[in-house]
Amino acid sequence: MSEKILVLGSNGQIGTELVTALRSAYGNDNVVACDIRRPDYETKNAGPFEFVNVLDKEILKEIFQKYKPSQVYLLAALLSATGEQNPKLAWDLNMNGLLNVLDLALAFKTTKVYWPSSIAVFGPNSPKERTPQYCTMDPNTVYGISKMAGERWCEYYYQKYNLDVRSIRYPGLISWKAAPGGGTTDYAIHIFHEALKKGSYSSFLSATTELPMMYMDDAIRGTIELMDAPAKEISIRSSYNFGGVNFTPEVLAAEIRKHIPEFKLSYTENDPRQDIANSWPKSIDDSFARKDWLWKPEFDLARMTDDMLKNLKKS
Ligand code: AKB
Repeated sequence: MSEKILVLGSNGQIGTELVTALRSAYGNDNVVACDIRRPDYETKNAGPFEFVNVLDKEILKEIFQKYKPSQVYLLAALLSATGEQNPKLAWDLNMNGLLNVLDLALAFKTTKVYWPSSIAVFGPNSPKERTPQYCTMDPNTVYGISKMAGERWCEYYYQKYNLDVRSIRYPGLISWKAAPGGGTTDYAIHIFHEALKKGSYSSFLSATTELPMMYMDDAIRGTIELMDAPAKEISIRSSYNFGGVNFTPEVLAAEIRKHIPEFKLSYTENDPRQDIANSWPKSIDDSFARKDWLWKPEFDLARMTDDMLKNLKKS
């Protein structure tokens, strides 16, 4: 059967690269990019685009009616830092956007739905090192709370209605094509831009704040591998732990100095994102993903840094 794929929230950091990857796998016309904002990236003329607000169920229904998608990726969300500035909007978008999509996927017999969760589902009482798939989860951001609740809804729709929903708990994603979306891990992207532009950067997270991160190439490949895996291999219907590379601002700066020896890193104190970072894991145990759908990251810190700097220099 030929696939028809909707990507909701296609203009964001993940969507920009996911649309390109899906279009090369399934053909440009079969991947419909949807966002509330006009696309401003290289693929804007490459395939269909629709203006869609995932909170507008009527418009969303018309899009499902028009395309009868076999797969839907729902990426529209408010992330951890912006979510704290507008908690009610973050809850509304992250929760009702998901429920709208799950209901329409059922109504229009969509075969598979993808919805991203995050390491933000963990909180101060979760184990920090190699955080397991199943453990205490007490998220203290509205983003984390909405992702945790969303995971439960995904599993619920799978168990009650047999909807094939798949999900990954993304760590901080590092990429150069599109700007990051207002998260706590965004320093790890800004640092590359500023290193090249100014030779210095002031990090809003402290020198020793270690967080789980991943290069976007790995994240896109892993996402598509999860969606391509046979349903019988998917043992987790909430969301999979997903590991890449873990580092602190000072370790990342040392790696950047191998390319830009004069690079200087300083720190901004009392940023509210520090408290969020302190409540998150330092590293992730992703053994379920490795076992179920053979997940294996390819980018370590050195390869990621090299690729980021090369591409940002060119762009
Ligand atoms: C954020 O920092 O909010 C995101 C995330 C880890 O989900 N990058």
